[in-house]
This record gives sequence, C-alpha cells and structure tokens, in this order.
Amino acid sequence: MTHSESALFDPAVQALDAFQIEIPSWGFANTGTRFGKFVQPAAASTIEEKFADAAEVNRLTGVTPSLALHVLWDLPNGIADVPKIKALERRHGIRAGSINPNLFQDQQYKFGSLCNPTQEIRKLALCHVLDSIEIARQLGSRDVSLWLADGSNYPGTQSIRKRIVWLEDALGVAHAHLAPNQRLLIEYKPFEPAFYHTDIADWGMSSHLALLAGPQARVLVDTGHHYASQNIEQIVAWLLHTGLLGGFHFNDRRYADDDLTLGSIDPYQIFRIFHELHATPSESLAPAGVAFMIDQSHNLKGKIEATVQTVVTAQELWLKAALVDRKQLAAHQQSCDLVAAEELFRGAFWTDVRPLAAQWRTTRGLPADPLAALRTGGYVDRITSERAQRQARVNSYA
Ligand code: AFD
Ligand code: MN
Ligand code: MN
Repeated sequence: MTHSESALFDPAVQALDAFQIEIPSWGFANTGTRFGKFVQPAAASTIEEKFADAAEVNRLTGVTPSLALHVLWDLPNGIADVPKIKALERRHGIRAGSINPNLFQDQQYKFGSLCNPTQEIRKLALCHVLDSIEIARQLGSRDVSLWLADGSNYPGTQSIRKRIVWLEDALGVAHAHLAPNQRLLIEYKPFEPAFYHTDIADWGMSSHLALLAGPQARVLVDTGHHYASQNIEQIVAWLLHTGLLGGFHFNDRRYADDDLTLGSIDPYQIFRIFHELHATPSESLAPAGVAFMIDQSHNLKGKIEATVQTVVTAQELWLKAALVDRKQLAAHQQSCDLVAAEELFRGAFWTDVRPLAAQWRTTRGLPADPLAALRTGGYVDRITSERAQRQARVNSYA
C-alpha cells in the first residue's frame, strides 16, 4: 500500500465498517420485461433458494445481512408463512429486511389499489398493507416499503383529486397500525405502468403523504424513478434537510426504470448522492437512519454475479464519497473557488479505491475480490446443476 493509501486507510475503514446494503429477494428470481423473460437455470424459484443465494452474497461481501421480501412472491400465504421465514433466517444467517406489499399484480387492481374508485377494492388493498405491517412486526422488520402502480393512462378517465384523498386516508390508517419501531416508506415513481398520471409521482407527493400520515412515515428514493437529467442528489439534500429521507432503492437507468446494476451507467450520480449523505451530520440521519436497499432485476446478467457486482460497486462509491475533504471543500465553496472545489470533489471520485477496499476486506477475513471469489467458488455451478435437475423433474411431471 502506498503512503497516500495508508493515510487514507483509517477513513476508509470507518466508511466501509459503517456501510451495509440490503439485497432484494426478487433480484435472484427469473424476471423479465413486458417483451418476455429469459430464464436462467441458476435463478432462484423458491424462498429457500433466495435465502441461500443471499447468504452466498453476504459470505463474499460481508455487508448484506438482510433480504428485502415481497409479500405475494415470498410469503404467498401471508402471515402464515412467517414461521417458515424465521426458520430460513436461522438456517442461512440472513435476516428478513424490508417488507414490500404487492398492490400491482392482482386483477382487481386494474384501475388502482388504494386509489381505486371502488371502495371495496380500496379496502382489500388496505387490508393487504395492514397484513404486510403485521408480517413486518412478527419478523422484526423495521421498514414497510410501499410502492403503488396506481394511476391512469388517459386524461379525463380518473379524478386525480379524489384519488389523493383516498390515498391520504389509507396511509393514515396504515400509519396508525405501525408498531413504535416501524416505518412506512412511501416510494414515488413518475410513470410506468401508468402512462398518463401516477398517483405518487414525485418526491413532493411522497413528502406530503408522509407528513400527513405521521412521524413514522418517510420518503423512499428509487434512483431509477426520475425523469432524465433530474438532479437526484438535490432531492436527497432536501429530504435530508426536512428529515423525510427513509432510504433508497438503488439501481441504474439509461432511459427509465431500467433496473440496471448500480453504477453501470452513471456512477458519478451515486457518488454525488453518497456525498450528500456523508456531508450530513450523523445525528440527523438518526434515529431511524437511512435504509440502503438494492432494487434491481437482472434480466441478462447472472443474478448472483450482478448482485455481488452491485454491492462491490456501491461500497467503492461510498468509499470514494467518504474521501472528499469536506472541510477543505466548504472553504472552496465559501470563497467560490469553483475549479478548486470541483477538482477536490472530482478528485475523490477519480481515486481508485479498489486497493483500499481489498485491504479492508482482507482485514475482515473476506475475499479481497468478491466477484472473482464468486467465479472460482463453484456456488453458481452447483446451483445451476441442482436447479436444472429440479426443473427437469418438475417438467417431467408436467
Ligand atoms: C418495481 C417498481 C418499484 C418497486 C419494485 C419492487 O418500479 O421500484 O419498488 O418493483 O416492488 O421496480
Ligand atoms: Mn423500487
Ligand atoms: Mn422500480
């Protein structure tokens, strides 16, 4: 390690020791786009396999102790499946993370869930949210991560204002059901699947709904849920300033909600977001803290490979942002020494932190290069043949 790297090692250790990120169960399963699905033999198709894959990612990276669960996909029997999840937590050493209700797949939600014009359907949707809150409570999960696909495709076909009222009412009831240590994370998305209006379309709407719902509601920022060229780090700065930032769904995008691996298109944007977090005095991130969660669908890349790649990239961008000399930067900002400020800021981004990260992993008894260790470890080969054989058995009975 060079002299400058050794001088950076302490801040690097602090930054990396503080970094954890949650992985999504759905990131290991076969998913697709509306144009079709490319099935991967190694893909997980049971919650057991998802926990096993999550455990492999955590064995390699050491920073992914929790698995985000999707109620309909991972707990098809709802609350009745909680004991099974608890057994998997113990077996794999991975705890259940955020609980994601599913209000976008059932046929009854064709015209919306919590915003559906039919009161009966709104009630069913709210029951699902309350069940999800109960599942989170029984699993000891802090966050219920709520995304609504609700919206409309054509002007004049729905009352935007009525849907706001229904949403405010429902989230108020949901908030009242939260246990004292739980949070309701309200995610926004400008479009898709709705293409004319989405009921929770931007951070302003999420902020309003969170403030009205109660003190345990927060805004969830999905980095794929913004119009092109939107300044996401400015949104993050406002949500930190207002105390409404609940957490992130990390991914990357070229056009829309592409769910590409974090940092694959615009790593500098994630660096700028992380800088806002590093620049925030730690007490203001408390008491609840800011949840770092991955939300990606790996349609073409290997599921586990893409997840390990994402985690390693997120760690390295977090470390780069930690290396910004914020005191010196503040001085340059104060004196409007633009180029000095920019060169200091970009200098941290240009720093190759991979040796520091590898050194940190080695001191923690982790593989210096998790991606290489995955490739040589044989796990993917093993599950590929095991899961292909199981699939063959299933097909033979079909
Ligand atoms: C889709 C939605 C949203 C949600 C995720 C998991 O756009 O990001 O958080 O599915 O349900 O990506
Ligand atoms: Mn998301
Ligand atoms: Mn999304």
